This record gives sequence, C-alpha cells and structure tokens, in this order.
Amino acid sequence: MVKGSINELSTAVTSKEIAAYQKDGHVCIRGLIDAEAVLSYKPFIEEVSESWKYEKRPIEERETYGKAFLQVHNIWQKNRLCKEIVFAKRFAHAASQLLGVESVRIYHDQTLFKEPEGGHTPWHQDQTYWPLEANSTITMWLPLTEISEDVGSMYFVSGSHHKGEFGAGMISDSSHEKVQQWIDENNSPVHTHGAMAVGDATFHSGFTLHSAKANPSKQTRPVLTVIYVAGGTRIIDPTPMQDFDFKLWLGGRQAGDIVDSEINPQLYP
Ligand SMILES: O=C(O)CCC(=O)C(=O)O
Repeated sequence: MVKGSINELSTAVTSKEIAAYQKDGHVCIRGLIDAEAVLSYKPFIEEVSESWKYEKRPIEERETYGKAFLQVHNIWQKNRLCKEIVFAKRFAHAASQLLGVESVRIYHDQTLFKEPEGGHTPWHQDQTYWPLEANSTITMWLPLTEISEDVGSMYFVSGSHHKGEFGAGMISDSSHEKVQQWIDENNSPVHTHGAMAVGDATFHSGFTLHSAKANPSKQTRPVLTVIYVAGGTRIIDPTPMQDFDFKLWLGGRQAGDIVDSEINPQLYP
C-alpha cells in the first residue's frame, strides 16, 4: 500500500518558502508529495469521512459553520491506512522546517469535506480553540483532488499571525463580519494560493486569519488537514472556548504540562 515516498523526507520546502511562511503565516508547497500517493489513500479517507460523520441534517437546515464542511477528527485512530498517511514523515518534516523547530507532534487531524453547494468557511483563527502556547502550531491543508480557486480554496490574511489573538470569537457569521470589517478598514493583504493540484498542500499558522469560499460545483471538495505542534510546547490555561479541545486532544494533560500524551505522538524526527 505504501507508495514509498510518504515517509521519505521532503525536499520540496525551500528556504524561500520557509521565509515566506514565517513572514506571511501561510505558504503553499507545490508537489509536496506524489499525486499517486495521495490518490491511493483517498478511498480510505473518504470511507472514514463518510462512516464517521456526525452531521445528519440536510445542508439547508444548518447554520453557516455547519454548511462549510463535514468534518471527522483523528482519522488516524479509526483506520490503519489513514494513520499511515496522517503520520507520513514527509508532511511532518515539512511542518517542522516551516515552523523552524527540531521536532513536531500531532495535535489532531481532521477531514474537511465541503459538499456540493457547501457554504463559505467564515474568517477565523484556529488558535482561538487551542490551549497551546503561541506560535507553536502549524496546519497542513491537503486537498485530495485537484481544486480550482473557485471551489473552496483557502484565503489568508498575510502577516495576521504576528498579531496573536484577534478576538473574533468562534467561527460563525459574527467572526466573519468582524474580520472582514477589519480587513476592509485596514486594507489588509488577503492572499489565496488559488488552484491546487493533487500533492500540493498549504500550511498556516495557528493565529493566521483564514477563510474559504463556497463550493459552487457539483463535486465534493475533500481535504485532509493535520495539525502539528512543536516539540516541547506547553499547554496553557484554557479559555471557555478552548475547554473542548483541552479535554479532547491532549490526552488528559493539564495546563503547564508539555504536549506529550499518547494521542500526541511525535511524528518527526
Ligand atoms: O477547508 C476549509 O474550508 C477551512 C479549513 C480550515 O479552516 C483549517 O484547516 O483551519
């Protein structure tokens, strides 16, 4: 099953891309992995995503966030082949290079399947939900199919990760409006990496403001994300918005502890 390249260290990340990531808080690594390798795991990821989805309501009955995508978390715990791709050293190595750290662990993974006619992903920051030290996380966003810019590609506010917590609150119409207003008022630079081929991946920092457009097509936009945390990162006192993640993704570790539970194994080196 393993196509060989997923555990070979990445040569795709250049020093220019590392500098771009550190400056902008996001980057697209083209050709991070062979398309063939991604496509060989796709049916297993799709199957887990379908069988574990908890959203049962028709799309028209959901609120904005519910319309943005169907999600399933920690597919690595649900299927052996999904674990192989989520734990791929190639991805974890790229994450550590971009973060500029020696080692990374997994915080958690998730599938984000934007359905046909699925809505936009409102502006938000991920770290609003994560009780972790600042600047310690990076998310890999890996489409499992070729995507065009107008089918749910990601948009980022360049440099927003330097500002820390924005205070937009939970992902919703309200976070979207607050961030959009701030972007408009400040002429903030919004960037998309546009169309992506299978094997390309974007990476963004925990505090980077980001969103995605709706999916106007008749095809699902399947994406796998893996969230990495730098080795040695400490857990902070959770805010009420971080309590859910605190209980779910840190294996019982407490504020002040290092992220090192058995559900956060080191993926690189
Ligand atoms: O895939 C999307 O539409 C949004 C993804 C996202 O917000 C994330 O990966 O942090």
